[in-house]
Amino acid sequence: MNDHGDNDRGDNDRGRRRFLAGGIAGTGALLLAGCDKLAGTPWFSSVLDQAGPLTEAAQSAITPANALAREYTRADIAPVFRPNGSIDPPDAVYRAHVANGFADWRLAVRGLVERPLQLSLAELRAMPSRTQITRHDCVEGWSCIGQWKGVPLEHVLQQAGVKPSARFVVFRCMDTLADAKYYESCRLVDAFHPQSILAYELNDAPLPIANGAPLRMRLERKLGYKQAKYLAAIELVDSYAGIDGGKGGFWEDRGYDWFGGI
Ligand SMILES: Nc1nc2c(c(=O)[nH]1)N[C@H]1C(S)=C(S)[C@@H](COP(=O)(O)O)O[C@H]1N2
Ligand SMILES: [Mo]
Repeated sequence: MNDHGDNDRGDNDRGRRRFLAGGIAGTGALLLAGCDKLAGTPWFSSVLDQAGPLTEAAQSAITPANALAREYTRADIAPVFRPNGSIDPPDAVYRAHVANGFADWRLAVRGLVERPLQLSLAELRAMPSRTQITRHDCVEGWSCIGQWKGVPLEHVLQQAGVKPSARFVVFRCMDTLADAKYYESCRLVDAFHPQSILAYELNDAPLPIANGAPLRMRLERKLGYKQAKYLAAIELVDSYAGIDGGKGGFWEDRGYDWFGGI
């Protein structure tokens, strides 16, 4: 089975397996009630078998950039939202935040902005919110439906004032996989998408640690690995070439497609 969804399947598959063999996996075999195994379904075949994730050109040929991902009903919500990747980061800074209930945690908004921000959880919760029930699709071959509540990223970006030279938003995370901090990035048009939210609630409860507490990104037109958990900062940049491996994300630096459209 293809477990990464990229054009360059063989190499990436081997890279992924080598990487996972290095000892950071562990939840891959877990399947919880309500999360569907997608192998064999039309979605899995179309997204993962042939061309990999939708490219920017392919996605924009099908729908405009601001088209909404499908939203579901409460009856569709999985009893447990399957966690994946980091699920309980041992990083010292993160442990300290857990120990005091994220009271000192702040989301930094920095880089190419007019007004850098440091936002507490209380400040984020006081901002306008959006609630959406959507399906998360992981390239490892499973999906899960959950209800997310959070602040539209657009609102935070408007508060900070995006400079004209900014082209991408980089999401900096607090967890380390193998030897590197997790990070992700997206285009401004994806950041301003109405369903792009900084989520602090899952299924009417505070975001669990396993799913990225205290704050994680939801980019509903993108694959699972684009949904950055354990957020520390949002950075506006004109290029991500100088960050870590230069490919725009932790998994992208290890061969995954950057656009990651669904
Ligand atoms: N910081 C961070 N974000 C992450 C990951 C991770 O390991 N660390 N894993 C990614 C992957 S591959 C998936 S499928 C989803 C899993 O989200 P969940 O744990 O809520 O299911 O988070 C994504 N975001
Ligand atoms: Mo994933």
